[in-house]
Amino acid sequence: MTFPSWFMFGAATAAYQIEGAWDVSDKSESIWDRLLHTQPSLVVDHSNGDEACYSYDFWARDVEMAHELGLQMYRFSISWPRLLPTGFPNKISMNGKSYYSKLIDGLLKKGIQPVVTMYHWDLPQSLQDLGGWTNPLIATWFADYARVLYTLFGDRVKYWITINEPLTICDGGYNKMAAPYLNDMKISNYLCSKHVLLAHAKAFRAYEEFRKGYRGKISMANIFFWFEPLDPQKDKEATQLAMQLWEGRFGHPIYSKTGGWPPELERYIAGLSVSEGYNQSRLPPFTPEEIQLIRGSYDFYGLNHFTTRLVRKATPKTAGDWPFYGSKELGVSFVNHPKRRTIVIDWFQIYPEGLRKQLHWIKDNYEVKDIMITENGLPMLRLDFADYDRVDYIREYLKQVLLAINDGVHVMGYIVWSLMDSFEWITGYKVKYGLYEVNFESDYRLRNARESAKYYRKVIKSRSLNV
Ligand code: BGP
Repeated sequence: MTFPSWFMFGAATAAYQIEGAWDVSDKSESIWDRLLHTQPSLVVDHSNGDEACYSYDFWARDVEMAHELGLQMYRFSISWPRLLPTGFPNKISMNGKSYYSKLIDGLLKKGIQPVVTMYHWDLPQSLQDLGGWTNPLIATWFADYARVLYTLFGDRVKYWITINEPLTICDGGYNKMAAPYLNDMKISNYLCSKHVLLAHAKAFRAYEEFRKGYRGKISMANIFFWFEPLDPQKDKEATQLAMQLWEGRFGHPIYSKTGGWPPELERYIAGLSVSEGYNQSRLPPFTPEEIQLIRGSYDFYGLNHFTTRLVRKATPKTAGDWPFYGSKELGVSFVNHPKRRTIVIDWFQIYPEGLRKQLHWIKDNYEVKDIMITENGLPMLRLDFADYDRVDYIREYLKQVLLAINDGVHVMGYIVWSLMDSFEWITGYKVKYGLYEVNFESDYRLRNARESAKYYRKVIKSRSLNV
């Protein structure tokens, strides 16, 4: 079995995780800068992204690595506060502009398509001070920022990801798991969800206007763990509802035929809100115009997939929160499958078939034609260089992608998280996802291809897994 000629291979990074240079030139503070400067102990090794891989200076090496691998796509993100220090288009940083411009041109010169994420969590602190994702105006701020990106880079960038993982932004950000590290899983996380969707949709509509002269594709990247019931009968309903809270909350408004919140979820939260004494649902309603604006705002489904979990019905008291923010809301908890291998992080189980099932689920539940796997990868702790587990992981997950393609699911491409070791949000520099090892101890310019990089390179070259 070989990969079809149109299938693209890639690898990903994100600005805060690799760039460093957090206060170089006129870059302003992001919410992650603020959070980790004021509360360093939130990260396992008390580290932060101040220096990270210093890609701000060594971007040419990043391009070289992408080229060595033979990638067709390199997914990276633009730091909003680096490009627009005030958060608004009234000031465009010339250094920010030139940095991303050089990176884009460097990639194109090597025949690599840039896949540009507009927002990978590093909101300008100035916008957080105005309420961040809970302020309804953020949809307009984001669309204004997106227009700047199209104007500056839209002639060269053909793949855009508006927002990376709305679930992490909203449920992580308002459940003290991610910046802005606030605590309100009743109202703010849902307000944020609505505003993220509107921001995405406005940026998409702005692109529809812009791209008349340029071809290009745009979507969001949703984090979607595959969920299965622990007990096929007893836990079936809880699993379906969990899918709607975690994926459907962001998927249904964009990709379904009808748009709006998933009806089961809407009913469930409305009922719960009333029982808690609220006089209206905590899930804020959409107007019919908003539903129309959001529905269909995509060219493909961007999927971040890492693992599969088993869902068990529990009482809100016994429901476990971590890492599945909000599981108390549904009264569910997540358990590991006794026979599947768990690796590094206590909830990370290897189950490649989960990806194929999930690809089918997307095809069956939505109107989506094309799916792009925007992130998939394996965390490792071991400091030694040989990452044979990652080789196996990539091989087995890609095999499921091939099977799904043969089943008739149109998967456009596959992007590994991550091109290189970088700052991980909670686990700092302890957990490594890189195809390339970065030597953080002595010299971050030293970046060496791991076994997984060598393997991935052969796969890309031969377009087959039998290498
Ligand atoms: C995704 C993020 C990435 C990356 C990856 C690994 O959710 O988009 O930025 O961090 O997960 O995650 P973690 O560090 O939580 O293991």
